[in-house]
Amino acid sequence: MKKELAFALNYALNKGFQIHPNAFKILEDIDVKKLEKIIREIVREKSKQKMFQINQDDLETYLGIKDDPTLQNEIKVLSDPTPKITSGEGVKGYNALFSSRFNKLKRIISDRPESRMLKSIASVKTAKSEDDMYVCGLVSIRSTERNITKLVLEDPSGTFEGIVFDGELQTTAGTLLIDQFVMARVSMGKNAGFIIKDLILPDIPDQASNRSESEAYAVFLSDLHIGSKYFMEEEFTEFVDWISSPDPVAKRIRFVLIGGDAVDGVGIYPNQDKELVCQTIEEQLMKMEGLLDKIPKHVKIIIMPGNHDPGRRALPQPAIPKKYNDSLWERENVVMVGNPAMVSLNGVKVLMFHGQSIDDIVKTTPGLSYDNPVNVMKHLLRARHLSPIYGSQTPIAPEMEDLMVIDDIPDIFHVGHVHRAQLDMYKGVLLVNSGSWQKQTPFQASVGMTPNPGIALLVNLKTLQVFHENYNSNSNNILQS
Ligand code: D5M
Ligand code: ZN
Ligand code: FE
Repeated sequence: MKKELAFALNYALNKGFQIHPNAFKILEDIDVKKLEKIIREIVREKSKQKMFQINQDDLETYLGIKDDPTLQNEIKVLSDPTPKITSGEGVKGYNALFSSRFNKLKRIISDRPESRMLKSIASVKTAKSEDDMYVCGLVSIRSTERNITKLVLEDPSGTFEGIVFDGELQTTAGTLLIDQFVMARVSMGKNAGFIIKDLILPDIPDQASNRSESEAYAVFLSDLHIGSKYFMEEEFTEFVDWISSPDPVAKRIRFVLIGGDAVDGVGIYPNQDKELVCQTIEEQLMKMEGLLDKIPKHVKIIIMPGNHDPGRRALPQPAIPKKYNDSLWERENVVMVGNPAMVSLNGVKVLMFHGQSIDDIVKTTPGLSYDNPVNVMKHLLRARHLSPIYGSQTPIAPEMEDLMVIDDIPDIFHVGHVHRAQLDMYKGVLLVNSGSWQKQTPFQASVGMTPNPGIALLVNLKTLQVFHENYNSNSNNILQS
């Protein structure tokens, strides 16, 4: 026992007081410099009342950390792909998916004034107009040669090919993702080809975000990789213990969000078994349940799958199937959702997406990298789509409806996958990449990926102010924002 604590306890005992074991636990966590003053004041107060036991309630009242019953923990699942997954088959399925994508994004862009002048690709190709015209479509080809960028767009009426000459516009064109939706202002060139004069993305308008009435906090986590040798079990346990500690911030936590890669999975990459400490999904999920069990029951836990979790690999992913862990599903404070999902936390809308598409995007887009996932997140919001590129590393299922379109604009956009905790704002939307709780793996080291694991990000849902708790002793483990 620390000498300051022993001194404070002796002081109370000598005045004829008893200390309840729960109160003792709180005292152990208090800054030693404040201990003496706290005990003296409580002893004085309770002596007046002729009550000679110091209990948990006395300390919580004194420290202002009493559980606040006015803090709400209302969760609504606003959208979840799990019940909607109705994969089509083969070519027919993909046609339905792309036509849904086009129609949804055309509706989104129709809020813009230019869209009143939108024409179908077929009609623009036959028009003999000298004026500028507007077309829209999904990008099918983007190529640059000798300072000229060629773009090919497709809409249901046909294929449009245009050339970008302007330098600045070429930079914009260079960041377009294959299969992303875009609107273009075009005109007929001298020798019958089309010139692209402007490129307009669906984007989001500036937001006045929704706020929670009470100062409830949400914790943003992802990429725990439970079951992996590299899962930081000790640090994560310490963090979970902190959630139920008397710390005033911890006391206000009402939500914990897990944005995918909750477990490491089985058979996800070659020879994975050699890097696992739990060899089955069931074992991994059981371990997760044990760890999450320490979180107080008034805290709602939302669990979304990532590319390591069971269910299916292709996007959108259904919630982790119940058959792997019944009791996790049945817990009153646990909500299982698919990837992506939109949830409302006391009215604050959070779009959760694991972030698989980031891999394809950083590979093909100049200026974007794994080190700055928030920039990729801005790109996704501008495209109003979570995973545009089809046919690369990120598998996309042939759904009849494109559930990866960002229909509804969130207040907070929560992504993980790249194992780098980072924060930013974009047009009033708080961007959170929730990092990871897995140390750098040999694979990540071999490709030069430097994660910053062990940082928990917390958001005050009334103010959207962000806090962080760092459980990694590595001084390079900085949080960038
Ligand atoms: O992925 C964690 C990070 O590591 C994520 O940014 C992708 C990257 N990663 C993982 N596997 C690969 C392969 N095979 N190629 C390229 N990049 C990869 P996680 O989802 O946790 O495995
Ligand atoms: Zn991961
Ligand atoms: Fe991942």
